[in-house]
Amino acid sequence: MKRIVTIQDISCFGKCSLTVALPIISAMGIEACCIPTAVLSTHTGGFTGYTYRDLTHDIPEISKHWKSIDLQFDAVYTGYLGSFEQIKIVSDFFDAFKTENNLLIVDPVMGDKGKFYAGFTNDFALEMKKLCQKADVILPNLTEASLLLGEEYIGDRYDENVIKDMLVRLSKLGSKIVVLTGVSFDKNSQGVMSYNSETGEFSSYFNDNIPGYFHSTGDVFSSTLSGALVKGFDMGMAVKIAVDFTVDCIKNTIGSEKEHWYGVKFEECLPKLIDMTK
Ligand code: PXL
Repeated sequence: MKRIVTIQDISCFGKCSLTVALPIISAMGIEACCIPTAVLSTHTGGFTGYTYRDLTHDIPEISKHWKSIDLQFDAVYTGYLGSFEQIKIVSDFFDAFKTENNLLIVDPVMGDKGKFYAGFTNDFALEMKKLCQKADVILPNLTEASLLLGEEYIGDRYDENVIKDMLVRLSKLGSKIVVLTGVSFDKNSQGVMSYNSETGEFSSYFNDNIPGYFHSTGDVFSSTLSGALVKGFDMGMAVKIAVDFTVDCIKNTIGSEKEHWYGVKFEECLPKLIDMTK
Protein backbone atom coordinates (compact mmCIF):
# COMPACT_ATOMS: atom_id res chain seq x y z
CA MET A 1 0.00 0.00 0.00
CA LYS A 2 1.25 3.48 -0.87
CA ARG A 3 1.51 6.15 1.82
CA ILE A 4 1.28 9.96 1.64
CA VAL A 5 1.86 12.47 4.42
CA THR A 6 0.09 15.75 3.86
CA ILE A 7 1.15 18.84 5.78
CA GLN A 8 -1.42 21.64 6.06
CA ASP A 9 -3.91 23.18 8.48
CA ILE A 10 -7.11 21.65 9.73
CA SER A 11 -10.00 24.07 9.29
CA CYS A 12 -12.54 22.33 11.50
CA PHE A 13 -15.45 23.67 9.47
CA GLY A 14 -15.21 24.68 5.85
CA LYS A 15 -14.26 21.77 3.57
CA CYS A 16 -10.67 22.62 2.73
CA SER A 17 -7.09 21.58 3.50
CA LEU A 18 -6.99 18.42 5.68
CA THR A 19 -10.75 17.76 5.71
CA VAL A 20 -10.49 17.53 1.91
CA ALA A 21 -7.05 15.95 1.50
CA LEU A 22 -7.47 13.02 3.91
CA PRO A 23 -10.75 11.62 2.51
CA ILE A 24 -9.60 12.05 -1.08
CA ILE A 25 -6.27 10.29 -0.50
CA SER A 26 -8.01 7.50 1.44
CA ALA A 27 -10.65 7.06 -1.29
CA MET A 28 -7.82 6.43 -3.73
CA GLY A 29 -6.65 3.48 -1.64
CA ILE A 30 -3.59 5.27 -0.27
CA GLU A 31 -2.68 5.42 3.40
CA ALA A 32 -3.23 9.04 4.45
CA CYS A 33 -1.03 10.49 7.19
CA CYS A 34 -0.98 14.11 8.23
CA ILE A 35 0.79 16.82 10.14
CA PRO A 36 -1.70 19.54 11.06
CA THR A 37 0.13 22.88 10.96
CA ALA A 38 -2.62 24.81 12.73
CA VAL A 39 -6.16 24.32 13.97
CA LEU A 40 -8.70 26.89 12.80
CA SER A 41 -12.38 26.96 13.65
CA THR A 42 -13.08 27.71 9.95
CA HIS A 43 -11.01 28.62 6.92
CA THR A 44 -10.18 32.28 6.32
CA GLY A 45 -11.92 32.71 2.97
CA GLY A 46 -15.13 34.53 3.85
CA PHE A 47 -15.61 33.73 7.54
CA THR A 48 -14.83 36.29 10.24
CA GLY A 49 -13.92 35.70 13.89
CA TYR A 50 -12.19 32.38 13.28
CA THR A 51 -9.81 30.92 15.87
CA TYR A 52 -6.21 30.01 14.98
CA ARG A 53 -4.01 27.73 17.06
CA ASP A 54 -0.51 27.49 15.70
CA LEU A 55 1.11 24.02 15.81
CA THR A 56 4.44 24.96 14.22
CA HIS A 57 6.45 23.70 17.18
CA ASP A 58 4.84 20.26 17.07
CA ILE A 59 6.20 19.63 13.58
CA PRO A 60 9.88 18.97 14.51
CA GLU A 61 8.75 16.74 17.40
CA ILE A 62 6.51 14.67 15.10
CA SER A 63 9.32 14.49 12.56
CA LYS A 64 11.79 13.30 15.22
CA HIS A 65 9.42 10.60 16.45
CA TRP A 66 8.69 9.39 12.92
CA LYS A 67 12.41 9.19 12.16
CA SER A 68 12.93 7.13 15.33
CA ILE A 69 10.38 4.56 14.10
CA ASP A 70 11.80 4.70 10.57
CA LEU A 71 8.65 5.84 8.77
CA GLN A 72 8.85 6.42 5.03
CA PHE A 73 6.42 8.08 2.63
CA ASP A 74 5.79 7.72 -1.09
CA ALA A 75 4.99 11.42 -1.16
CA VAL A 76 5.08 14.45 1.07
CA TYR A 77 2.34 16.83 -0.06
CA THR A 78 2.14 20.32 1.44
CA GLY A 79 -0.73 22.79 1.24
CA TYR A 80 -1.66 25.88 3.26
CA LEU A 81 1.19 26.88 5.58
CA GLY A 82 0.60 29.69 8.04
CA SER A 83 3.93 31.37 8.72
CA PHE A 84 7.45 32.02 7.66
CA GLU A 85 8.84 29.81 10.39
CA GLN A 86 6.49 27.01 9.39
CA ILE A 87 7.88 27.00 5.85
CA LYS A 88 11.43 26.66 7.23
CA ILE A 89 10.40 23.76 9.44
CA VAL A 90 8.59 22.02 6.57
CA SER A 91 11.73 22.50 4.50
CA ASP A 92 13.68 20.62 7.22
CA PHE A 93 11.01 17.89 7.08
CA PHE A 94 11.65 17.59 3.34
CA ASP A 95 15.37 17.09 4.02
CA ALA A 96 14.62 14.45 6.63
CA PHE A 97 12.11 12.43 4.56
CA LYS A 98 13.31 12.79 0.95
CA THR A 99 14.27 9.45 -0.56
CA GLU A 100 15.42 8.46 -4.04
CA ASN A 101 11.96 7.32 -5.03
CA ASN A 102 9.47 9.56 -3.28
CA LEU A 103 7.83 12.79 -4.43
CA LEU A 104 7.88 16.16 -2.71
CA ILE A 105 4.74 17.96 -3.87
CA VAL A 106 4.17 21.62 -2.99
CA ASP A 107 0.89 23.43 -3.50
CA PRO A 108 2.10 26.97 -2.72
CA VAL A 109 -1.25 28.09 -1.28
CA MET A 110 -1.16 31.90 -0.96
CA GLY A 111 -4.03 33.40 -2.89
CA ASP A 112 -6.43 33.40 -5.82
CA LYS A 113 -7.97 35.79 -8.34
CA GLY A 114 -4.96 38.11 -8.07
CA LYS A 115 -5.21 38.52 -4.30
CA PHE A 116 -3.45 37.08 -1.25
CA TYR A 117 -5.56 35.05 1.17
CA ALA A 118 -5.94 36.77 4.57
CA GLY A 119 -2.62 37.27 6.35
CA PHE A 120 -0.19 36.53 3.51
CA THR A 121 2.51 38.99 2.35
CA ASN A 122 5.20 39.32 -0.31
CA ASP A 123 7.80 38.17 2.25
CA PHE A 124 5.83 34.95 2.70
CA ALA A 125 5.86 34.47 -1.08
CA LEU A 126 9.67 34.75 -1.07
CA GLU A 127 9.92 32.05 1.58
CA MET A 128 7.44 29.83 -0.30
CA LYS A 129 9.66 30.21 -3.36
CA LYS A 130 12.46 28.56 -1.35
CA LEU A 131 10.23 25.58 -0.51
CA CYS A 132 9.32 25.24 -4.20
CA GLN A 133 13.05 24.99 -4.98
CA LYS A 134 13.16 21.71 -3.05
CA ALA A 135 10.00 20.21 -4.55
CA ASP A 136 9.69 17.63 -7.33
CA VAL A 137 6.27 18.94 -8.33
CA ILE A 138 4.72 22.37 -7.73
CA LEU A 139 1.04 23.19 -8.24
CA PRO A 140 0.50 26.97 -8.31
CA ASN A 141 -2.59 28.70 -9.66
CA LEU A 142 -2.04 31.78 -11.83
CA THR A 143 -2.07 34.12 -8.81
CA GLU A 144 0.52 32.03 -6.95
CA ALA A 145 2.64 31.69 -10.09
CA SER A 146 2.81 35.48 -10.40
CA LEU A 147 3.72 35.79 -6.72
CA LEU A 148 6.47 33.18 -7.02
CA LEU A 149 7.90 34.97 -10.06
CA GLY A 150 7.64 38.36 -8.34
CA GLU A 151 5.42 39.69 -11.10
CA GLU A 152 2.09 41.44 -11.32
CA TYR A 153 -0.95 39.15 -11.54
CA ILE A 154 -1.42 38.24 -15.15
CA GLY A 155 -5.25 38.18 -14.99
CA ASP A 156 -6.67 36.89 -18.27
CA ARG A 157 -4.15 38.70 -20.45
CA TYR A 158 -2.31 35.66 -21.76
CA ASP A 159 -2.06 33.15 -24.57
CA GLU A 160 -0.42 29.73 -24.81
CA ASN A 161 3.06 31.16 -25.40
CA VAL A 162 2.82 33.37 -22.31
CA ILE A 163 1.80 30.37 -20.19
CA LYS A 164 4.61 28.22 -21.64
CA ASP A 165 7.11 30.95 -20.83
CA MET A 166 5.76 31.18 -17.27
CA LEU A 167 6.01 27.40 -16.85
CA VAL A 168 9.65 27.35 -17.96
CA ARG A 169 10.53 30.21 -15.62
CA LEU A 170 8.69 28.52 -12.73
CA SER A 171 10.60 25.29 -13.38
CA LYS A 172 13.83 27.26 -13.00
CA LEU A 173 12.94 27.71 -9.34
CA GLY A 174 14.06 24.07 -9.11
CA SER A 175 11.19 21.57 -9.43
CA LYS A 176 11.10 18.96 -12.15
CA ILE A 177 7.41 19.38 -12.86
CA VAL A 178 5.24 22.51 -12.78
CA VAL A 179 1.47 22.23 -13.05
CA LEU A 180 -0.25 25.58 -13.51
CA THR A 181 -3.95 25.55 -12.60
CA GLY A 182 -6.86 27.78 -13.56
CA VAL A 183 -5.68 28.23 -17.15
CA SER A 184 -8.33 29.20 -19.69
CA PHE A 185 -7.77 30.18 -23.32
CA ASP A 186 -11.46 30.51 -24.17
CA LYS A 187 -14.55 31.18 -22.11
CA ASN A 188 -15.92 27.64 -22.42
CA SER A 189 -13.01 25.68 -21.02
CA GLN A 190 -10.65 25.76 -18.07
CA GLY A 191 -7.90 23.43 -16.96
CA VAL A 192 -4.18 23.10 -16.41
CA MET A 193 -0.96 23.30 -18.36
CA SER A 194 2.13 21.51 -17.18
CA TYR A 195 5.82 21.35 -18.00
CA ASN A 196 8.39 18.66 -17.36
CA SER A 197 11.79 20.35 -17.28
CA GLU A 198 13.64 17.04 -17.67
CA THR A 199 11.95 16.07 -20.93
CA GLY A 200 11.09 19.61 -22.09
CA GLU A 201 7.50 18.42 -22.63
CA PHE A 202 4.44 20.63 -22.22
CA SER A 203 0.98 19.18 -21.79
CA SER A 204 -2.46 20.54 -21.14
CA TYR A 205 -5.88 19.29 -20.24
CA PHE A 206 -9.14 21.21 -20.18
CA ASN A 207 -12.71 20.55 -19.10
CA ASP A 208 -15.80 22.79 -18.87
CA ASN A 209 -15.33 26.32 -17.57
CA ILE A 210 -18.04 26.76 -14.96
CA PRO A 211 -18.80 30.40 -14.15
CA GLY A 212 -18.67 31.42 -10.48
CA TYR A 213 -16.19 31.03 -7.64
CA PHE A 214 -15.96 27.69 -5.87
CA HIS A 215 -13.93 27.62 -2.68
CA SER A 216 -11.47 24.77 -1.96
CA THR A 217 -11.28 23.48 -5.53
CA GLY A 218 -7.49 24.02 -5.40
CA ASP A 219 -7.25 21.61 -2.46
CA VAL A 220 -9.49 19.07 -4.22
CA PHE A 221 -7.31 19.26 -7.34
CA SER A 222 -3.96 19.05 -5.53
CA SER A 223 -5.01 16.17 -3.27
CA THR A 224 -6.34 14.20 -6.23
CA LEU A 225 -3.28 14.87 -8.38
CA SER A 226 -0.94 13.88 -5.53
CA GLY A 227 -2.87 10.64 -5.04
CA ALA A 228 -2.95 9.83 -8.75
CA LEU A 229 0.83 10.39 -9.13
CA VAL A 230 1.55 8.18 -6.13
CA LYS A 231 -0.73 5.47 -7.56
CA GLY A 232 1.55 5.46 -10.61
CA PHE A 233 -0.59 7.21 -13.23
CA ASP A 234 1.57 9.16 -15.69
CA MET A 235 1.36 12.95 -15.52
CA GLY A 236 -1.13 13.25 -18.40
CA MET A 237 -3.54 10.74 -16.87
CA ALA A 238 -3.06 12.09 -13.33
CA VAL A 239 -3.91 15.62 -14.50
CA LYS A 240 -6.99 14.34 -16.35
CA ILE A 241 -8.24 12.48 -13.25
CA ALA A 242 -7.65 15.53 -11.02
CA VAL A 243 -9.30 18.04 -13.38
CA ASP A 244 -12.28 15.78 -14.12
CA PHE A 245 -12.86 15.04 -10.43
CA THR A 246 -12.62 18.74 -9.53
CA VAL A 247 -15.16 19.61 -12.25
CA ASP A 248 -17.45 16.81 -11.00
CA CYS A 249 -17.31 18.32 -7.50
CA ILE A 250 -18.13 21.80 -8.87
CA LYS A 251 -21.03 20.47 -10.95
CA ASN A 252 -22.34 18.63 -7.89
CA THR A 253 -22.34 21.94 -5.97
CA ILE A 254 -24.26 23.91 -8.58
CA GLY A 255 -27.72 24.69 -7.28
CA SER A 256 -26.59 24.71 -3.65
CA GLU A 257 -23.96 27.46 -3.82
CA LYS A 258 -25.88 29.46 -1.21
CA GLU A 259 -25.59 26.83 1.54
CA HIS A 260 -22.22 25.55 0.32
CA TRP A 261 -20.45 28.83 -0.55
CA TYR A 262 -17.53 27.81 1.71
CA GLY A 263 -16.54 24.61 -0.12
CA VAL A 264 -17.58 22.19 -2.84
CA LYS A 265 -19.69 19.12 -2.08
CA PHE A 266 -16.88 16.70 -2.93
CA GLU A 267 -18.10 13.93 -0.62
CA GLU A 268 -20.89 12.74 -2.90
CA CYS A 269 -18.39 12.46 -5.77
CA LEU A 270 -15.91 10.18 -3.95
CA PRO A 271 -17.43 6.95 -5.33
CA LYS A 272 -16.62 8.21 -8.84
CA LEU A 273 -13.02 8.95 -7.79
CA ILE A 274 -12.72 5.44 -6.40
CA ASP A 275 -13.88 4.08 -9.79
CA MET A 276 -11.54 6.37 -11.73
CA THR A 277 -8.46 5.31 -9.78
CA LYS A 278 -9.06 1.61 -9.05
O1 PXL B 1 -8.15 26.27 0.48
C1 PXL B 1 -7.00 26.88 0.88
C2 PXL B 1 -7.04 27.25 2.33
C3 PXL B 1 -6.55 26.37 3.28
N1 PXL B 1 -6.56 26.65 4.59
C4 PXL B 1 -7.07 27.81 5.05
C5 PXL B 1 -7.60 28.74 4.15
C6 PXL B 1 -7.58 28.46 2.77
C7 PXL B 1 -8.10 29.42 1.81
O2 PXL B 1 -8.72 30.39 2.12
O3 PXL B 1 -8.12 29.87 4.63
C8 PXL B 1 -7.07 28.09 6.52
